[in-house]
Amino acid sequence: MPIITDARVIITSPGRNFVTLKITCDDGTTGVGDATLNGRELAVAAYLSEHVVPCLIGRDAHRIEDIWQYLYKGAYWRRGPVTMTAIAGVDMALWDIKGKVAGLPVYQLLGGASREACMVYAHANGTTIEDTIKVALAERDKGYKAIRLQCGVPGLASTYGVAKPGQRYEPADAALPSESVWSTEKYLRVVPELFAAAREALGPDVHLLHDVHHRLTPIEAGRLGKDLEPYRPFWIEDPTPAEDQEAFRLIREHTTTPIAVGEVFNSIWDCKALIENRWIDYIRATIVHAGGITHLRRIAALAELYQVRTGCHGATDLSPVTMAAALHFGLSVPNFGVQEHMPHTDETDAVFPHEYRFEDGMMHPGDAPGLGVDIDEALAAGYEYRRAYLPVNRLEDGTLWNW
Ligand code: CS2
Ligand code: MG
Repeated sequence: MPIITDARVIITSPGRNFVTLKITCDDGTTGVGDATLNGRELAVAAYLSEHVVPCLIGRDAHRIEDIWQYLYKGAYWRRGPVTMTAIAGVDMALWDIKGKVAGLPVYQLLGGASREACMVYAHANGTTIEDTIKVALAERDKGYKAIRLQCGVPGLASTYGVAKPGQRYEPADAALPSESVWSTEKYLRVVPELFAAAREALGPDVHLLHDVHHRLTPIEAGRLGKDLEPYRPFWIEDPTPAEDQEAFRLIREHTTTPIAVGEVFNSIWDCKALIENRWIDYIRATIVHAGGITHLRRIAALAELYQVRTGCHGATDLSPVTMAAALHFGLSVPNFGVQEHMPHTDETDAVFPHEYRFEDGMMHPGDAPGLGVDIDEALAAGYEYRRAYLPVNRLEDGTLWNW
């Protein structure tokens, strides 16, 4: 059995910050896990190096479940994004090691493939509806069958999901939180226009998604869902802050537009009511923020009972290690829905060499033993950490709002 002899936290910033845990065993086998929490990276790095790593040395790396329980129950202070992201980093690295020792890709250890490949969705954004549609047409021409649409809001200087002109979208862009201004009224006017134009341009077959990003009240979300029904969205995401799971009962009473939620969730307890009441259609909890493959399997198994499908978060602040793990998970889980795919930059891909590949709107993790991804430590060392915050959002009267 492979005994853990070393575990190192590697912080690197090839265009944006990533935290990676690399575990080494006595037989030389290594495994990597993503432990990146956008805007709070050093909190997780310290949690790992100060409080988790000392407990890992000398343990049997094959005992994934026991180590998971030890880190979850042994912490006493359970759950929360920092704790569960740290546990996720350990969990991913241990699955990577188990696959390498077995000589099998991780999806084979999870029950094998339940499909040929995973459908992924692209991002299309622009300051105007026309610009957004242009990008959406280009993404469709690359082969994507599902496309997320985000456009500027007339009367607002900026909004979530829309890149600065000529740049890739990267929200964690300032050494102190930048502030944006929000108007629900202006937003609710433009989204139906965006979807009408998108359906006109892209036709009926392309799946169209939209991220509301926590900004509406439940009844406003019901109204948006109803307004979009003629355009048959694949989903609207994070329509209202989901700490209040009960709020989704109200949204459901007003619209049949499918709902996705959960990228900010870190445990099954965050979504138990949403799933058991069928208040959502897709669960977006991810491997890196919801305790790793071991815990996300439990969430997906609960969701399967209630015909809720997975729709895992996959923005560029989740490293290629999470992308690889998500594709192994997505290939095997029976109730897979869709996987978000925001391609990383070339410099990030160079730091994290990987096997996964995109083809015709689908992705596959590859068949290398383990997760099929690694970190080039020499390259990683060349990118120094820079503190970066996610923005904050205020209403036009200055009230602090949901970003
Ligand atoms: C977004 C993310 O991808 C998504 O659905 O919600 O861009 C999110 O804003 C970032 O991951 C936050 O770090
Ligand atoms: Mg989102």
